[in-house]
Amino acid sequence: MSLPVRYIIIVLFLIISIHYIVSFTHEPYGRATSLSNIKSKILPSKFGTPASDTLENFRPHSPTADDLAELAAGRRANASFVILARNSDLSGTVRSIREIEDRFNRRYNYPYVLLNEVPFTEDFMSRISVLTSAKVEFGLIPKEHWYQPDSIDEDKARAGREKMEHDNIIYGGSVSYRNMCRFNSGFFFRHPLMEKYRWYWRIEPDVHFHCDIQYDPFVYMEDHNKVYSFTITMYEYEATIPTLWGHVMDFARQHPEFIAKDNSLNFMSPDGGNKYNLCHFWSNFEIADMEFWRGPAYTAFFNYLDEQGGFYYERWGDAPVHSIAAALFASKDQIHFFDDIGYEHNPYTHCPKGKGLWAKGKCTCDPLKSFDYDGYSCMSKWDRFVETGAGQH
Ligand SMILES: Nc1nc2c(ncn2[C@@H]2O[C@H](COP(=O)(O)OP(=O)(O)O)[C@@H](O)[C@H]2O)c(=O)[nH]1
Ligand SMILES: [Mg+2]
Repeated sequence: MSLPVRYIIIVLFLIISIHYIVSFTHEPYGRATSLSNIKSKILPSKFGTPASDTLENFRPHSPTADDLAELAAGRRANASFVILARNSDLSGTVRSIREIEDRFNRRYNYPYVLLNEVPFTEDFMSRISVLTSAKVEFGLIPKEHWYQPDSIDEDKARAGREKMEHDNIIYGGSVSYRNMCRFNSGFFFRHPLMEKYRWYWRIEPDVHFHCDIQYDPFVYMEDHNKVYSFTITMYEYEATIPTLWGHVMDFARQHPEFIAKDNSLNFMSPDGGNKYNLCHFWSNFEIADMEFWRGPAYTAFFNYLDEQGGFYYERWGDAPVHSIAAALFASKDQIHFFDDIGYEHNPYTHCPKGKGLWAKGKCTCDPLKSFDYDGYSCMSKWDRFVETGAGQH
């Protein structure tokens, strides 16, 4: 054996001996360098590996002492996130939750409710549950809250869908989109998992939260007597709601007792209600009070609209339905524009510009590309309405 080889063998022998001596005398070192530990670090530890793994094993670390101190210091609202999603929306839902956790909820730990008209898969539930230390509940939507009711004349509904498809109206031919819009209009706040909460924050798959949110928007809403909030307001496609406004005005005439004194009708109409200017709040972002939706005015309003069948004969969206209700049954100072929440839902972004909000929020959006004063946005109408109270064309 040559001299260098002999030296290498002696050095290796020494290293191995020291490793064994330290392993026996220092337990943490022994655990960290054990073969099974090294193997578990190298091999992927996804579901389907050890049979005994539970969701708990995949949860991230609990909140830090700082996070807990912050939580203990502040008051919390009786609130939850709500996400309606299909199993196929998994990746986008993961991304949305990751962002709201990082920008807000890792400090506040509000629970999540995810809803679907078919059961969520094990894979869906496990990949969502690892993202947060907050409570996550997965709910099945009752059939009668989702599917087209028997009272709808299917021939008439089909004719409406075919016409819209022919006219290239987005989602014009889709029944499931209509189910979704009706569910979001009248049912999500009645789901058994949502009943225990008063406030909700609606989140969709694949949205972005661009800025740190350094206070609790739920508590803000509660403390300032708000019922509904938005980040983006825009025009609705008229072809999806040709008869909606007429029905709204019929309802308003039949129920003057529900119309708020200082309402926002003028934000949506230039002439006291004859004409609808199509402005609405974009409901894929909403922080709102479910007591408002559960109350007598909205309950009667939704039931009235539902009886007209326009969720299926036309393609009424939950955005105009919620917005019009907030405008009529709440007073204007109960509707809040969250300027400081940087929010994106393809293709539009609200990015805070003024008052140092963009820097304070460490925002990732481009303030020069904020949708607020885009030609398709209703923000300037909202500003003018808030300032002057005047009707808006
Ligand atoms: N469970 C379920 N969720 C749906 C269905 N259709 C839409 N959604 C959800 O409803 C929300 C709005 O749907 P989306 O496709 O984003 O519509 P858009 O934002 O108007 O283009 C999202 O949270 C979707 O995940 C459906 O058929 N089933
Ligand atoms: Mg969407």
